Amino acid sequence: MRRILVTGALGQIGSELVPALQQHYGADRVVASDVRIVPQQLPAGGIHEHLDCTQPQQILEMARRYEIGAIYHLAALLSAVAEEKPHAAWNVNMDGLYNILEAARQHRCQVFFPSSIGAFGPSTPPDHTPQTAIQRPTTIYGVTKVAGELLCDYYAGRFGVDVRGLRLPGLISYVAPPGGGTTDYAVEMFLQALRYKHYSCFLKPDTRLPMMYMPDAIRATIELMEADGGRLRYRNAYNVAAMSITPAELAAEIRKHVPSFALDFRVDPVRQSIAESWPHSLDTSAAREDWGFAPQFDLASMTLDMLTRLGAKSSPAVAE
Ligand code: NAD
Ligand code: AKB
Repeated sequence: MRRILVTGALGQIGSELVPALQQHYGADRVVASDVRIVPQQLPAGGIHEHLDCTQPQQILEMARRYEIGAIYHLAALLSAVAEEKPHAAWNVNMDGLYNILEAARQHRCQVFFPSSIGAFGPSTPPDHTPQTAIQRPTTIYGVTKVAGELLCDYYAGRFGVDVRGLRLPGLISYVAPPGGGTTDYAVEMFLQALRYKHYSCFLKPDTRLPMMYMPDAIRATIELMEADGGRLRYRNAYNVAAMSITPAELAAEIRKHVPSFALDFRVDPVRQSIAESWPHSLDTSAAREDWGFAPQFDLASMTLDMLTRLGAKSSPAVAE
């Protein structure tokens, strides 16, 4: 009954993964850590620690003190921020992962590594991208994700570390804001549609990318980590996604519920070129076959749930 360590726990995924792990395994078994200070408004209960994943001694001390048996390593700089700060991105994304894998090797921990559609590049077949495809990304974020997948495979093969990963698409969620990625437009569009009935999108209207709703990502993460290891053909990392959408299609779906919502475009060339180097859609058959990946939300059901949850958050009247 060793404990679970989550790094980068205050981010978009961690804000929902930590409560899900607490519910699944018990609040006293989850150590939520981040380099940021825990905000005061966070619900009481659970274990929160300061941890910088670029500092190996901090990770080893945490692994010893809490008898850690599994690490969900979420700490990273996302694609747009990484492109602004490539050196910091290498330091956090690569050195941080290496430090986590070393701690896992020494303490015999299981590891979860979130890779990304960013691990693919412009030479990858963009439609229904196969599980095994050419990976020559042109962003520093993508370079760290491909190298991360390979490093995880190396630690699994060479040292027997049970490390598993997902190639996540853009994640849409309402609990915590996204941390500076290219797919953030989708969450921003929901927030601004409800607040101002208007959004200026930083990607072109027809930019097609794979996406998934956060509850499906959280379920997939826990399912993969609990799956029979003998059935996993790929480990690092499985393609997962639930929809393939453009800003124009998302806006049209939102407009079904917010008819006056207006969309215009102020294209950011950096994020547009990142998006254009990524797949449009993923082949997720390996995840479905090996460990039963089965997302529940499509564009319509995700949009309805997002608007309901965000509406309830911003206006108590809607929640009643
Ligand atoms: P996020 O940016 O919202 O959160 C990352 C967290 O890491 C932040 O709370 C930040 O404070 C923390 N962090 C940064 N540097 C750190 C350090 N040195 N030590 C410890 N913590 C540090 O990111 P997210 O969206 O929650 O993503 C989590 C992981 O999932 C990342 O590896 C990301 O690449 C991957 N991923 C996310 C998405 C997505 O759409 N959200 C898609 C694909 C992959
Ligand atoms: C980003 O846009 O950087 C992330 C991702 C898809 O990895 N959301």
